[in-house]
Amino acid sequence: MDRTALVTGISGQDGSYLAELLLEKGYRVHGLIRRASSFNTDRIDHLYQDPHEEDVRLTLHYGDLTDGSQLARLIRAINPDEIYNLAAQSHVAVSFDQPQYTGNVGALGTVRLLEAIRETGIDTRLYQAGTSEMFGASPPPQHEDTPFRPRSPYAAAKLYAYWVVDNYREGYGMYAVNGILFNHESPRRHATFVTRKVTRAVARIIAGKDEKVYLGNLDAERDWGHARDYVRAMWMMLQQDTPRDFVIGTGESHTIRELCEVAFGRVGLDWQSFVEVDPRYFRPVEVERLQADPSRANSLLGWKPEVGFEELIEEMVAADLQAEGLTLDAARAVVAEKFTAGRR
Ligand code: NDP
Ligand code: GDR
Repeated sequence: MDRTALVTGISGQDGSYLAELLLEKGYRVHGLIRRASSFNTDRIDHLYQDPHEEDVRLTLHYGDLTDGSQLARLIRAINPDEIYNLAAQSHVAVSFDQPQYTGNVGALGTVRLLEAIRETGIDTRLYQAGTSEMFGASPPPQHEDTPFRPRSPYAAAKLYAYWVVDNYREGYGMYAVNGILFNHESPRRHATFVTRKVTRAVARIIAGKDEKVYLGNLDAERDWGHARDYVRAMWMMLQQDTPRDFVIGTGESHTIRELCEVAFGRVGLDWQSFVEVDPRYFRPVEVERLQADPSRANSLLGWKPEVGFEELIEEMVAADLQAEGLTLDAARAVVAEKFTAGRR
């Protein structure tokens, strides 16, 4: 039997990988996209189907998590078996500049979606995109029972969403779960997040477009995995008999410094010559150390990441080099010619 899923945030990094996974599994996928004055569907263009084709598997709908009545109409019309709520203003630093909007989408948007499900009375399963940022100042390793100590408007909004999902599960018997996902990246990551900012800088420096990259706190530690592995965990969470929240991460953490070392090192460059600290990228309060304890997901879901930290960064460097028309060998040749000691 055909299964149907609705994905909010389908045009984002995770939405694109999740749409691929669900289509591969034979789902009909409906995605919510925002109307914008320019195209914002680059990450899913390869999946697009003309609505005039027969047996269309992917359908996009305009909508916004700030518009609750639209959500209810859509849910009634689609009657999805599964809903993945990935839409959010997802940038932590930006949430300090736009705290109300971040809360409107991340926190209230989630309760709008829950209310739409409740009012329409459909039988569905909801995945809510929770985050390791909710642990904030709690020391690692963080697991499902670690106290939440959020340190940004983004994290506070996600924590509100976490608790309403928990309330609706308990109060109304909904199948609704929180994934508490640690950082996950890919070549599709937006270039304002630190991994992609660094891997893109490597490629642009070699291509002669930039000379340096300016970063903020180099001491922060993150548990980075590959987005493709993490969307698999989202799907697995909705296939369980009992709805339950799960922490998803690799269990390994690295500093921003180490990230720079691996990314620049891949092409034979010493990162210290190209990275400068600019205090404008410091946050009013920072989450210093995140490292998952994913034991519950390992044992109950049987989930394990397939891609480790170095492989992830290498894939991202390769993709950014490719975007500049360079192979890894060509990049190393440029480094040998232009960036050898004494010639810079
Ligand atoms: P992205 O920022 O890449 O994608 C966010 C998506 O949300 C985009 O499709 C965006 O649309 C959409 N969106 C933003 N605001 C609205 C709105 N008001 N109404 C409808 N859609 C909106 O995030 P990721 O894919 O990286 O993350 C997916 C989710 O998982 C997010 O909720 C994020 O907070 C959470 N998360 C992410 C982690 C990570 O490391 N990537 C870790 C833990 C949680 P548009 O393309 O138009 O901007
Ligand atoms: P994060 O990711 O805040 O963890 O949120 P980000 O890549 O933005 O920052 C990670 C760490 O790197 C430090 N940092 C910088 N960050 C950015 N963006 N730009 C810089 O120049 C820079 N220099 C240092 C940050 O201070 C921070 O410590 C991501 C998002 O995807 C969230 O939506 C998600 O919930 C969490 O991951 C888990």
